[in-house]
Amino acid sequence: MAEATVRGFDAVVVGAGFGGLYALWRLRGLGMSVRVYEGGSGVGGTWFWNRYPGARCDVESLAYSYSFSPELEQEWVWTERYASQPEILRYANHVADRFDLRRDIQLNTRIESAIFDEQSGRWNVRADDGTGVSAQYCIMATGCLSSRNTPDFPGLETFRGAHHHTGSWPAEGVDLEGKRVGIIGTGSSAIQAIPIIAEQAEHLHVFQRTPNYSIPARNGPLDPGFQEKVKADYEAFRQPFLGGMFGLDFSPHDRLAMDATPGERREMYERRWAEGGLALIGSFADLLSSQEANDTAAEFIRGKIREIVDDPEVAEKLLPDSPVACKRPCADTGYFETYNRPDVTLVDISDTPIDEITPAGVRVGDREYELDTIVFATGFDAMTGSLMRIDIRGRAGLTLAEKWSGGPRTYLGLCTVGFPNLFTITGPGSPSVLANMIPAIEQHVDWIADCFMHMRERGLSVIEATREAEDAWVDHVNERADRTLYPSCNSWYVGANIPGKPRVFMPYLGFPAYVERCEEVVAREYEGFELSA
Ligand code: NA7
Repeated sequence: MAEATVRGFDAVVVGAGFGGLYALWRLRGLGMSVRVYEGGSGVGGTWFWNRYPGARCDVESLAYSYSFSPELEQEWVWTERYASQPEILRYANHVADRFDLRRDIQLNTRIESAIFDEQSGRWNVRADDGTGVSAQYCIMATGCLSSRNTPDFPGLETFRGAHHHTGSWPAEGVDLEGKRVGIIGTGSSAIQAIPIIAEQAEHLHVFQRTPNYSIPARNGPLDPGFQEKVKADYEAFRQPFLGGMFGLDFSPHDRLAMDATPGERREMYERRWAEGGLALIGSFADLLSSQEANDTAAEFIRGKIREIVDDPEVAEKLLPDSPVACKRPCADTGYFETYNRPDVTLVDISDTPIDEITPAGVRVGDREYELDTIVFATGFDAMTGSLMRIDIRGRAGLTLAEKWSGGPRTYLGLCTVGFPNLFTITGPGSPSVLANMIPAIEQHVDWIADCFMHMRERGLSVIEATREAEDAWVDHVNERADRTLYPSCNSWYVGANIPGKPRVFMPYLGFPAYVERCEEVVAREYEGFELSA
């Protein structure tokens, strides 16, 4: 990189999703020069890319929103209990305009490398358009579910029809009217998309490797009176969310499932099923830690699936047998009901996987399914994928890929040893995907901004976690997970969906305790970090 052409910034932010947008606003407020790079042609991150039919947030709209601006809170009107992808994308764009963020965001630009220069103590960041900048701080707001996973099925290139991944759905939409559609995967994206695609397609084949639990979302228009009431004291509305284990107001029950009678358990599950949404997993305090307790919730949901699905053989194939919520639980609108349609076929590929994609469709064993369109709802290389795509090099040329070859290692999910002044927003080792993402993002960005202020006031320029702090944190993250049922499942939380990925439970369990820990670290003069000039 020729010295003369390198522009210098105080901070480079990678990604213009909710993390990048807020980081820009906050750091600009500190008088810092910031440049944000975004690979997409618009802001919004996850909500820019995931435009598949039915895409919707399963955290309630009033809670899945920024809290940093009371004016923004008051003026933005949510229309549904759970906001749809187009509405969330409009919100992200509104934020970008309202806070005049666009002038510091370079769209259509992917960062290819970020290399720490030990001499200058700065990060040299290079984009795919060949340009480079340097910055004191490098903030990776690259998202937890941004690196798409398209399984390497032989023959995909020979397929005569169209194929799309839910995570890069064309902005102009896809005409599925009258088409023979196949969807691969039954995770959260598929469970949202399947009922809508079924309405459009001539016939829909669902290729299911593992059945999933799903709870009716009970979405609907948001009562304007309720919204006004929330806005009259938004802070009070947010409080129970901020105090909840997942940053969500699950009204968690402190009672243990096995202390309740079967009748009491049934009543509780029925109530939460009727209320809709993911709060069912907060029905009892031990659902995520006791197999016996979890079995009672699992059996309840399996009973519901049997009730909803008319054909007992199809219902049987749709019954999950792993613990509830061990994989990311789903919220749906008419998912299981969709299997009662004559134009929807469930193809169980648990024993006989997809062998190949043929010019005409999908072959499973000796059966070929002829299709016009294949939808890959096959998920993401979660948490680390979007970081690993970038050539990140820290001290002594150590690459992040080398350092994390056995799984991600961070201190607080914010920093990693050997990579000074590099921060990850909702990185592995932080509550991230097991928290309400927007408050989790705000908490991370606020922590980082406060840290920059602290350093500036003291004439410090370099911050790096210590090895001891990082090792202890990684152990702690694992200990928390090991007390639960989470590590027992082949979920993307443990990287099991990506062949060859090390099996490590990546998020940190326990949002409010985590926030307290971060505050404690600051109160103890950045305990576990080394700060220097
Ligand atoms: P998920 O939850 O990772 O789901 C991906 C689905 O694709 C899941 O059912 C997988 O089955 C299936 N899959 C993945 N690879 C294959 C292959 N090779 N063959 C057949 N089936 C496969 O991704 P989503 O996009 O639905 O959701 C991601 C998150 O976004 C979600 O959790 C929310 O947080 C929002 P498997 O279960 O691995 O057997």
